[in-house]
Amino acid sequence: MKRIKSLQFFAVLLAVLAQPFHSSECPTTISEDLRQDCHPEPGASETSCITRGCRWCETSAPNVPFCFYDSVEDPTCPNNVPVQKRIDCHPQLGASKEACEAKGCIWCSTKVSNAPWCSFPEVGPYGYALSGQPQKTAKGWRLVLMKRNTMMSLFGNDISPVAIDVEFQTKDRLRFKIYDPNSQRFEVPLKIESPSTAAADTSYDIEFINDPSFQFKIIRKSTGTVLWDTSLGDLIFAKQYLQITTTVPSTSVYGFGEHEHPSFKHNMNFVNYGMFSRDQPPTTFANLYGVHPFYMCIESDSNTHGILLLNSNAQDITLSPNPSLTFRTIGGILDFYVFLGPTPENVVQQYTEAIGRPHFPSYWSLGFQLSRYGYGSLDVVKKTVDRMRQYGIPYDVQYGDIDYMERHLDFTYDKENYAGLPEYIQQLKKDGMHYVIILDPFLSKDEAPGTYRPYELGQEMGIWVNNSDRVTPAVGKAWPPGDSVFPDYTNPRTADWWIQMCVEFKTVLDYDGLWIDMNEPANFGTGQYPGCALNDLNYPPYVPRITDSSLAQKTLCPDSKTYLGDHYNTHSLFGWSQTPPTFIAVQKATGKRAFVLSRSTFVGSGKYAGHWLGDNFSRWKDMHMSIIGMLEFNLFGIPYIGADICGFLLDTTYELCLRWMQLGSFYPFSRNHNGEGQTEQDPAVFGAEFAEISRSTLLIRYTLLPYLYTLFFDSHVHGNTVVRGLMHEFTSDHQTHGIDTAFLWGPAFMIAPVLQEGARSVDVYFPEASWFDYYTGDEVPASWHRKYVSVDAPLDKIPLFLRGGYILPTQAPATTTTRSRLNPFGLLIALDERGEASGSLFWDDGDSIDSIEKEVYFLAKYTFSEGQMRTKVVKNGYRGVDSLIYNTVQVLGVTSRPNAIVLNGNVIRGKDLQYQENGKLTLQISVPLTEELNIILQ
Ligand code: MIG
Repeated sequence: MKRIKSLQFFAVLLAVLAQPFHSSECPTTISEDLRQDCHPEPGASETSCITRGCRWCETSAPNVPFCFYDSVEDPTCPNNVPVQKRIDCHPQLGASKEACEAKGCIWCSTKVSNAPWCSFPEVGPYGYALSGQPQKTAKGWRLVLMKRNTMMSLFGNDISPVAIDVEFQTKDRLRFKIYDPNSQRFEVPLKIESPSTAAADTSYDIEFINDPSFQFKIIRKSTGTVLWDTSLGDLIFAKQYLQITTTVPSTSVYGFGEHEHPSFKHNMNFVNYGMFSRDQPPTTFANLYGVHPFYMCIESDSNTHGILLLNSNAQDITLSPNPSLTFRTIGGILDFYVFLGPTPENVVQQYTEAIGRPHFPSYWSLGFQLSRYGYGSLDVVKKTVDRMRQYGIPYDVQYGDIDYMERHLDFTYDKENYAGLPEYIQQLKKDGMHYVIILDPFLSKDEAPGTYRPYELGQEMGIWVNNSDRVTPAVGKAWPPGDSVFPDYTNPRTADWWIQMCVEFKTVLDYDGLWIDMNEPANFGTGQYPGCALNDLNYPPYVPRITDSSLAQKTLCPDSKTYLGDHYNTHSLFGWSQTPPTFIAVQKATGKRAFVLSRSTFVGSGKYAGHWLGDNFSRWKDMHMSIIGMLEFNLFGIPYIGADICGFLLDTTYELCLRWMQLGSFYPFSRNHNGEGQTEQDPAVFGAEFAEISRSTLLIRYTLLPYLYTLFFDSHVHGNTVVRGLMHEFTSDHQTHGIDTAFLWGPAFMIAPVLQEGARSVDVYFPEASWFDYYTGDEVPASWHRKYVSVDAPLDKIPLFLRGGYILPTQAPATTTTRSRLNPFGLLIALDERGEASGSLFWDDGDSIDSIEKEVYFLAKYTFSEGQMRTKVVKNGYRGVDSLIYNTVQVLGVTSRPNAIVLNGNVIRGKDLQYQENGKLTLQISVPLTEELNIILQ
């Protein structure tokens, strides 16, 4: 009998394997009565079905799903769990039937790729049950859970009881914290403020179920949508293994980081991402420099929520097709925050309200920036700067990478190859430019006694990360000669030391900002000397799916000691804890708004720093990936973000670099940076044609900088994203959910770059709105709406579109922001189908520490309706605007030629008023910024 069954199984398997690979192929060997519905919720279509990895075959038979799981399970499996519901019971390497069954789990092969073969049985045996009744607390509920079956353990040392605190923190923010009530475990020291009593009126409900295992659901009150539901799997809370699974209400899931995700909207077919900060060039699926356990999900009716797991331990997340998410972490507690939105922008606003709003960047830092690793000498830097000037390429910031240092020692500069650097920095500043230097977090301990104060002072203060003995400093190998120690920035004394060093060094090199690199922290070996001891911290029973399954590779041993505890817990907080003291140091040293660029980031880093996407490759694919990374960091509250333009590793090519200059001209953080030994790639090195194209694209950026700066103001004050995906603005249009080849600045400006070699056109999707070609002012025909349309993109052009309904402030560009800031302003008014538009302009001196708090700024709001534009000066606190004027106003989408224009009571006619047949109206005016501009079209 058994034999026959397995023969049948093989026959079916063979039949399936003989099928062509394409999963949507019909007919299918799966008979209609065996179809398992893969799209039980409404809205199934061939596309939505195939994107979740299932098969679509229409049939006239009643009650048979068209969309079903494309798999035939081993029919000999007992108690087969449908593939889409499987939760991996053997997440570590080396799964086998024996190992699986030994854990009380079910072994069942499947040909669905990446689906677990070893899965938990039905809910229960591993879970907890409610003990007593939920207790009301000031902020919500407290529950105590007992493990149901103490014999069941995946990785040992399960904890029971565990407690859950539910806090109704605000109307739109719910927290639930699962912890050990009897022993303090590591908690991330991020302060998330909340009122001391429960919010009275909430947009969510929570439901507890104890049948017989404890489960809970979080529900959006207004729609009944279940945002969180743990009934698919058991909670596991052990000493070094914590796991929780939730269903998600749709597959439009975004976020988690830092990774190179192949798409902005996640693939949910059993995809796993590890999170543990690592010095790792972007590689798809690998854990990279920072950690952001935050995701956003668009529900099927377009309401959107976001969820944070505030945990810094090594962890991973599995996205499964049910759809569901499984969180696994090896330490700390399960501390979740739910943000109810309901729009994507609301989610990010609520998220950044909790974790800290993004810092407000200096105006100059929105200019174009140039860097490379290995100029090798000041002469090469000067030559580069000179050719940038020769071509008049807009350019605000020059960088010094580690080759400016003497032998890679922090707080020194190379007095041979970079002789004259201090003077040259002064020269750059006179020309209106800024200079940023890199600092690494490791300090050489092997300089001759009495010659290297940064180390000696640190040693005296006792501020290094220590070995497990808690007293001897951890010694590793990094860039500087000899061996290095690592400042423990979680220690307040380290912050004092660092601030002092940075402030003192400012008198040597007059930098404007600091770039902090290698702060994962990176070390060249696996753990410090002499390697990591064999213990549970260094070799925990479960290692999340991180590169090489190693917690020590390229960094320190997990059992190293920091002020806040084991490096095991604080590893991914290294860069995060370095950032606030660096921010304070730059403020102190420069007396200006701080510029900090950090490679490693964690939840809340955006309050103090921007980020670049690390050591990307000069490849076309990387250019596309940079858009995804940029969109994700906007979700993470770090909107000051960009990738190394033209690519860091590998040599770039003319066309790739040119297209990348065009795209990078619209990164919020726009920097061309190159790796050591790669051919030069600054935009002036490729000759006149390249330089001219780069120049003209950057001039567009500089023209629009007042708009970008105003977006950063909004982001700092209200928490909005700066760059966003089309789905933020057109959430109900499901076609926008997967778009990651185009993006928006704020709500109003679409950038649709060329991402393919040789392409001279781009397929652009136009959601339902009025759109205008940025270059011509031509309105996109309504027949293009909700469609992909091929748009011309010759080599000298990046397609750009303005969205009707918005007013963008502009300014005549120049080659530095220092100069452009003196130029006349303009307004770019793109009307919507009702002939309306609105917008605003924020302006201040561009680099004071607290112009917003002290109200030393200018803020104007513009509205256009019924043929009239009105201005309201909301704040007039910055006297620097007194000498500034508006000199142009452009209106797009004007349906007929006006007879005359009345500007603040005066009639304009003649050459100051130009009307084009495409509905573009251009006015040349001269009105002080402080005057409330009022324009009537007659
Ligand atoms: O091991 O400072 O990501 O931007 O140029 C390389 C040299 C160290 C890595 C950074 C890169 C920087 C480089 N750094």
